[in-house]
Amino acid sequence: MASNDRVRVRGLSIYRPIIYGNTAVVLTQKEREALSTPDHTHRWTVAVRSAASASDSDIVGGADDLSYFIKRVTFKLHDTYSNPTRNVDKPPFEVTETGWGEFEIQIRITFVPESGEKAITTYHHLKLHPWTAVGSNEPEIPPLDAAMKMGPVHSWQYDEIVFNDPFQSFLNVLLANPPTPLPKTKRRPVPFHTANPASLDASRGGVPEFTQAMEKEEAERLETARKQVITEQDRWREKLIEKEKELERLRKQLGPN
Ligand code: SLL
Repeated sequence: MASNDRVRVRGLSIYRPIIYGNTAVVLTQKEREALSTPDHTHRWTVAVRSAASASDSDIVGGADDLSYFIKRVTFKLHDTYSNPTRNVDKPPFEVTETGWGEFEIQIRITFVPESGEKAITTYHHLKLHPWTAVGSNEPEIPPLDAAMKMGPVHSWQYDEIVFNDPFQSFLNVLLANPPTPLPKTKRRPVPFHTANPASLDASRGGVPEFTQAMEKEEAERLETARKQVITEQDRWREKLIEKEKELERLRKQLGPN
């Protein structure tokens, strides 16, 4: 072990953008008959990937191999699955299964031992059914044949793994593996969460993509919300001061006692 391996770089934070989530497709009648479990209606893949997508790929995210800092991803599936705890020790960090229902998947990310970092746990709600709202009301689950025409369902969450005070040696590893930057704007004309792919862009199958523009929009939403909170705070503070003054007045009216 080199002498600087266990030295922490104090005050430094470094992050890596990831996405986690799932894609799902409806199985054809033929595919269903070929299964030992013909009640299964969908094939899905749950994954942890780098946030940027490869430019020529229809896969959401995954431009970079994350194994320089991730050692293992554990996906904990619903108990209706055999061996529900699935450990994936090399990329791609994903599990593909068939099934009939949506459920919560626990995702545990273990880092390479050199990082000295504790594992982190997050959750993803496996999404099988497309986002559709009939009329302007409640979303409804469309029938399978209609869902099939809509193409794959995507449900992905962007996140950043932040390493604070990293070990010098681990920092070197991170710096040697810079993440592929997100594209500035969408290269694909697909709105993200309304992913209703076939109807919008049949040629590309409606694959969503994370972009810097989305990051900027999110930052703007946060900034607007922050300002609103401050305005509200000021308003309530003024009210409080007013009420305290009033209280003081009333006390004085009551006289000593
Ligand atoms: C629901 N709470 O009722 C959920 C549970 C479980 C999904 C969904 C496969 C099971 C198997 C499967 O799709 N489980 O292979 O036996 O909707």
